[in-house]
Amino acid sequence: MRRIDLNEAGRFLRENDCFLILMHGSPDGDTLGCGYALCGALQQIGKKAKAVCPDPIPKKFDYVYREIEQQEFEPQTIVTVDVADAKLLYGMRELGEKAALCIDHHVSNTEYAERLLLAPEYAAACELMFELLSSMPEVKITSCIADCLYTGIATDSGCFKYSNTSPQTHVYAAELMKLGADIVPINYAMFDMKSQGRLKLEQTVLSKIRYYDAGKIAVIDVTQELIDSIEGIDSEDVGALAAIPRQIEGVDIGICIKEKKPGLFKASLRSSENADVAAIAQQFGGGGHARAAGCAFECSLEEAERQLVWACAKALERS
Ligand SMILES: [Mn+2]
Repeated sequence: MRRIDLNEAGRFLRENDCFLILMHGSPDGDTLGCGYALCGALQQIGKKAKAVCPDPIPKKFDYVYREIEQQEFEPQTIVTVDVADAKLLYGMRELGEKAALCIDHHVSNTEYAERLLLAPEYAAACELMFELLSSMPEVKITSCIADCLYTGIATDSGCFKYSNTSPQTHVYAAELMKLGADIVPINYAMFDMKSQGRLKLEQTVLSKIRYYDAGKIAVIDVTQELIDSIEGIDSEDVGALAAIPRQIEGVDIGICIKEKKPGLFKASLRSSENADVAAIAQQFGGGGHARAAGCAFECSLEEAERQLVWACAKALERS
């Protein structure tokens, strides 16, 4: 692995052809925005390029590839975008390990690619991709490429709300607006729009919310039976449930317990600064970050909930 700068990355793109761009599994706006912005830019300068992802691309992202031309060719140059570790490519892991270039912003990048363009202080890989494409005078940032890059920046910064958001994040978003990024429909699709299935899921799950410890702990659960009974929901819809209990005023620890299969449950914990949920999850063999962590239970739902709530109440008592 060799760390390279923008100049060298630009030269690399110019000097090579037949690009296979790999985006990580369970794709998000950043990997998709980065991948399709790069693919569009390479095609624009006369290169053969295609972007692929090991998972289907959720429908709400369909505008990111609207200008991409389907090209048939034998790939020669593998580039990964927003992929911290080749294993995040799932079934395409072996291709990822042959990557000639990785463009990423994760501190945890495992340096699996031959060349690495890394900006660990950036909120989104799309910030770095914007710099790279802007550094190539032959590339014109079209409104479609601007949409792609804005999507990655907006989603990875939580719509400019997460602590990774820097002045640069806002400046790049503003420049992308000037280049034609259509922020209203993008922000609606990314942050406000919910499918009817997702709303049904939230409605059912929230109707059974439990509060403990004078409202400082809130618990929801989701069973496999419920997930199977609602049409048109995906794993992202289920994953998004975890954030809801902590949004309630007064709740310090929000817990979402999800049934993986009969007798096996996964709990997601979210907390305010009054509790370290990584430490709580560790007590049950899990882990994570201080504000977001997870652990698994092999018992009944009631037993998992009882043990977790007890551990959370004890942690809050100490804080
Ligand atoms: Mn990212």
